[in-house]
Amino acid sequence: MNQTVRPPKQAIRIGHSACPHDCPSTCALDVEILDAHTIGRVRGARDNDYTAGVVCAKVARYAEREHHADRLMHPLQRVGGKGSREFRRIGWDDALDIVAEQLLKAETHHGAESVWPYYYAGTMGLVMRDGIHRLRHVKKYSGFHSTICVNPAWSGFAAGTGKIAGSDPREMAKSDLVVIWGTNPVNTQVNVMTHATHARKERGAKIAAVDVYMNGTMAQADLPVLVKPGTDGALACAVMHCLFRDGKADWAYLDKYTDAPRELEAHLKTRDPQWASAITGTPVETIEEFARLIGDTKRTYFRLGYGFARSRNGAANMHAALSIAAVTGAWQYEGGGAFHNNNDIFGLNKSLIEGTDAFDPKVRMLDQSRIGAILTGDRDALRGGPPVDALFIQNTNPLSVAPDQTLVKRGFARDDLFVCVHEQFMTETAEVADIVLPATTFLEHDDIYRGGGHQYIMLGPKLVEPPGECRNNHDVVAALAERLGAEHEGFGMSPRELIDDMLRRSKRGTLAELEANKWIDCQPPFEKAHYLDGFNWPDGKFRFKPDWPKVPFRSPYTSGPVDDMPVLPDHWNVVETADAEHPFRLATSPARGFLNSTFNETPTSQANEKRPTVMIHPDDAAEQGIADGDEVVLGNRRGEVRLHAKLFDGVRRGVLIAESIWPNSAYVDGRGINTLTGADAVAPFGGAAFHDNKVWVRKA
Ligand SMILES: Nc1nc2c(c(=O)[nH]1)N[C@H]1C(S)=C(S)[C@@H](COP(=O)(O)OP(=O)(O)OC[C@H]3O[C@@H](n4cnc5c(=O)[nH]c(N)nc54)[C@H](O)[C@@H]3O)O[C@H]1N2
Ligand SMILES: Nc1nc2c(c(=O)[nH]1)N[C@H]1C(S)=C(S)[C@@H](COP(=O)(O)OP(=O)(O)OC[C@H]3O[C@@H](n4cnc5c(=O)[nH]c(N)nc54)[C@H](O)[C@@H]3O)O[C@H]1N2
Ligand code: SF4
Ligand SMILES: [Mo]
Repeated sequence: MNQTVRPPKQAIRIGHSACPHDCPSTCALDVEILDAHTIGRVRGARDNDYTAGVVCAKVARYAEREHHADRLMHPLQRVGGKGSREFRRIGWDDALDIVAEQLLKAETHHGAESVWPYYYAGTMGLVMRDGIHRLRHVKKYSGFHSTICVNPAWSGFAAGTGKIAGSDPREMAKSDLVVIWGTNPVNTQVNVMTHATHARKERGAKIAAVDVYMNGTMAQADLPVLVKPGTDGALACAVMHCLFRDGKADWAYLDKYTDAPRELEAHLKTRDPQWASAITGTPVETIEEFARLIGDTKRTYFRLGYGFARSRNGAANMHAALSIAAVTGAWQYEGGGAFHNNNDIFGLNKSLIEGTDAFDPKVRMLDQSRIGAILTGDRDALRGGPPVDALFIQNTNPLSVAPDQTLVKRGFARDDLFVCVHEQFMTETAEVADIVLPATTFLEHDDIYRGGGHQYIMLGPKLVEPPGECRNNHDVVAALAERLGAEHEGFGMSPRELIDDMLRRSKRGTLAELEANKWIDCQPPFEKAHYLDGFNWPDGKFRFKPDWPKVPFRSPYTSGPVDDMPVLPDHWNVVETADAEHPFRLATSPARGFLNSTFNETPTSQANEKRPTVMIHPDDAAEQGIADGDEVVLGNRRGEVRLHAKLFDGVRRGVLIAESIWPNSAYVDGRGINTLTGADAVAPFGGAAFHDNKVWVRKA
């Protein structure tokens, strides 16, 4: 840490920004600026009514990350063998020349599609994250089918409503029952708890939560509903069964706003709490209590998360849980309805940022989550096209975060693969690169952000100078474009010009206006947000019977067993069911102190999280002869992982939880948790079933 001594309090300037990380909260930030190079504390903006003055602990101490001694400062070239971690410092011009030369070489050998620009959401800034598309469109490099995060969840939600939007997230504070389903906001999006606990304090609202372990959110809930991983469809069906059975279904609403309510009612006759209990492991009484609470509370707000959709049946589970709000008609009331993400409300035109005019639909799209299969030459994964011989990577750390890690590592070890990683830290992906380029943080460049879990567009201007020779993503993409002969208006524009252009094209004002106002509230009116003018289908009716392959979602193709998806909400048994050889089900739920693999370099997060562990029920542990703190091995056909056991009775028998994502190097033998997760595509539009793994466990 090179943080300087604090000047007296009154001298501290506050800069306004937005959290750039891949978190639905997208908090409005007030950043202490100590001098042109140094920040102090980071606080949640009080004058933003969603952030409401609260941020998570890891971002409050962002100075630890911003001023970390391990920040990359200069371009590096690998000098030792692949993975030797031996690099030498080189100049920017030399580095960019080498990258351009290697990308051109790949293009000459196997065509432009053998270059794969690979990115993700290390920054959610629209300029710095999405500008890489402009380069790939103009050069006709392989496309990026982004699947690792949202696909099952978003397609499940859109299957019912027809789009990704819902009740105003601030309405949670006006709810009488907040159902927090398959998200752990205490760890992953802290502001949900702000609004939910506000409702409890101010109006005596109840909080129910559905999860696979007694995490921080479940501990705060009035009614925690503990299920086995991948069984939420069964729980949702039983809840709806009870609602129909007990006369709690709103038939006036169902007749007006839904497609097949009578078929649904008949179909659910056999899906009673006894049936669900056998699948979910949840006691019948808990299911009945949950259904009663929902049936008796008009203003029920379903806050549906990502976690419960990270299973092979995840999209169907999301749709089933969402369907409950249509059965009770909760959508009609302020403080009621459902919400997952606001993606479809912003209507932003990113044409210059992304270079959409140069998009060619004939260019193949490669599945992000299948990077292991792609780099190791799987013909299906390559979609019949040429091998990938060059990767240009920004904002992501696939060696840690991608599923089927053994294959990913094997792919990156290829001697004939060129890899450039543009990063803030020497991540495990950067370690196996040929060229490593140092990147700015959000505090060191201009960008614009939009909420996932709320409805604001926010500005994040440059607040401090970049350290060393760090450059931002846009500048690096533009400098490469020049060397690659790629021409587009967007390369010559500054981030500020791109932001202004996007706002004007989108009829969202101008950069100057955004600077003056700090954020833009894009909340649609009540009628629209609650779909009282109809759901987003030609007949305006919520779909209990989705047409799965045709769900509106930006996907170039369908994936997985789409044709087997349930016609009506159901328990779809395509998960990795435990068997004699693999008696346990493992979920890799996010740890509080990390954000994916970000922050696992900061000392406080490391100290708080201690070491990679797996939570196991004490009775299961006893049966396996495992004591608290023992080193254990988890395994399945994809590989083995060594970590330490933590005995915990807040999971169902047969369920294991390994909070993630630790660096692979933190594990006893360097194999990270994603050694165990699969990259087989999830229906209907791909994705990774990170919480859906059958494994065995034994004492090491
Ligand atoms: N601290 C922290 N914050 C994060 C992240 C992080 O890694 N760490 N990641 C960020 C990113 S990229 C995203 S997309 C969001 C995701 O945030 P969330 O929507 O919260 O989704 P997940 O974090 O995947 O999982 C949430 C919860 O789902 C539970 N879960 C797993 N399987 C099941 C299941 O089958 N049924 C039910 N009911 N629950 C299940 C997990 O145990 C976990 O507690 O969080 C963001 N915020
Ligand atoms: N086992 C398991 N695996 C998971 C998950 C899980 O729940 N369990 N969650 C999955 C999910 S939801 C997601 S979204 C993925 C996320 O996976 P990733 O998108 O890879 O997220 P991070 O690991 O946080 O890596 C982001 C990287 O971007 C870098 N970065 C940040 N800002 C910038 C910038 O401005 N420029 C450049 N060049 N680099 C920048 C950061 O330093 C960081 O190393 O992981 C997935 N993997
Ligand atoms: S809660 Fe999420 S958006 Fe808010 S500061 Fe933390 S990581 Fe950023
Ligand atoms: Mo994510």
